[in-house]
Amino acid sequence: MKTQFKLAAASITAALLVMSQSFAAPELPVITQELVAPPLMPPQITRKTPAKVVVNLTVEEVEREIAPGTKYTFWTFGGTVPGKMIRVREGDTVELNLQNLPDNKLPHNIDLHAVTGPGGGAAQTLIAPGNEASFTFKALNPGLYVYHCATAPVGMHVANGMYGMILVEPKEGMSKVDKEYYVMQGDFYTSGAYRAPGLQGFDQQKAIDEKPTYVLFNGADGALTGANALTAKTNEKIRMFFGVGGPNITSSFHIIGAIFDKVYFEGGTKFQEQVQTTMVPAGGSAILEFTPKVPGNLTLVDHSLTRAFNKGAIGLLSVSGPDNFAIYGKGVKKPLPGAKTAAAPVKAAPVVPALPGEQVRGKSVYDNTCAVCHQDKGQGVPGVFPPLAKSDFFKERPYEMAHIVLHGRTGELVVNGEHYNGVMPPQELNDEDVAAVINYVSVAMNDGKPVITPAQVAEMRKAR
Ligand code: HEC
Ligand SMILES: [Cu+2]
Repeated sequence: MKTQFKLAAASITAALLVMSQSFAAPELPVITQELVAPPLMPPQITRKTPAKVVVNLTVEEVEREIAPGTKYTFWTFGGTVPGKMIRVREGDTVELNLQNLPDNKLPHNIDLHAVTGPGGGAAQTLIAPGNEASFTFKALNPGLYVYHCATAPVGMHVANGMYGMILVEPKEGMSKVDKEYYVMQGDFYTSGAYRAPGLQGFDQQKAIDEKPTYVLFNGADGALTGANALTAKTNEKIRMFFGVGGPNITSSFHIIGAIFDKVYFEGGTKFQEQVQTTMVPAGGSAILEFTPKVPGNLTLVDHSLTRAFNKGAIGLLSVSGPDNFAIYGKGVKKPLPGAKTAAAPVKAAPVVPALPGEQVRGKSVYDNTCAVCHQDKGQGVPGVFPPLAKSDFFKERPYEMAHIVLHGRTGELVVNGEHYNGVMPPQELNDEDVAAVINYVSVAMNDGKPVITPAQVAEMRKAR
């Protein structure tokens, strides 16, 4: 008898359970996701219970500058590269509404790495322009996850900027910090060379060969430099959500002048401490925490350095606050006994100054290529490297100076009455860069006008 009763009771309980699951599921509060443009983040989550988070994401095909004076047609989530950050809590139910705007030309969809299930939502969200797709999933796993378009050819959709991230905060929440930033690296394949002006097409062969023209933070050369630099104060705790959209290139992510206190490597829940450089794969992420202690510019780079200095993978975090010479000393420089006296000490120049168009490019070429010898302000080193600033030699025939940059120069030469006899090696620069740097030296250093066009440089190159 007793066992029979027990069995009956058990089956009633089971039936009740089934009922409560199918009929009486607790109603989740509905929250609409706030979407903000990178490098900003939606606010930290303070909820202690699950919610249904509604994300209204648009797909927008937009023409915009990839570099000063260079345009590209980006395909985006929410109008930005990377796409807008989604921020939910472990256990939340996410309703994703994807709109493919009517003016777009192609079908698109979304595959979120935070989804448990084949395709990550790709099939449910594949739509032609002028349609909306809705798809619901449960965010089971905490972590920082990449999302991207998964419409064929997938590599091309990703290469055009179709990626972003979704942060699934752990149930117990994340520690408080002073500032949060969102940065993603991506590789771009344009038909023209790096910084070639005008509207550039997508180069499929470069993409297949994995030879990017640009490697960029947040979708543009200069997205995080000059007036767009990230900012912080000394002793503020910074959390950076860093991801790589790809499609192809792994990042050796490093911030010059900072050591990461913590790196939640691979965007997961475990962290490593005291890290200089963290490797982030294409379609992967990391959460970085650090505290700048002294003022100045910290430089974000892919430490595969030609990407940083020749393909754009560079950004700045401008730190303000009082000096602390006990942590970061000033240093002393003096000539060796018997050495030719050098001019003013070499100072690092800002990476991208607030100058218009070709001058920006010219300064950038100058800083990266010419300043090592001719010094940061073109003052030269007496008897060794002739000055470019206020150079009578330059001013006499500024146009012809492009020839020196293209082919190099050796032999005796007099600048402002001082004799030089050194070797200037030919510089490996494209026509646009040669024109830009000559015009920069002319305008910024010799009170002159722009004197040469890329086409004229091309002629000069051929004439030889
Ligand atoms: C490796 C060192 C080095 C680099 C890099 C270099 N130069 Fe020079 N440059 C020299 C030397 C040395 C001379 C003098 C050559 C001689 O004595 O014939 C010179 C001469 C010149 C002159 C003519 C003299 C004058 O002062 O007006 C110009 C113009 C010039 N360089 C421009 C540039 C530009 C622009 C760049 C960058 C694109 C550049 N150089 C990069 C070493 C360098
Ligand atoms: Cu797409």
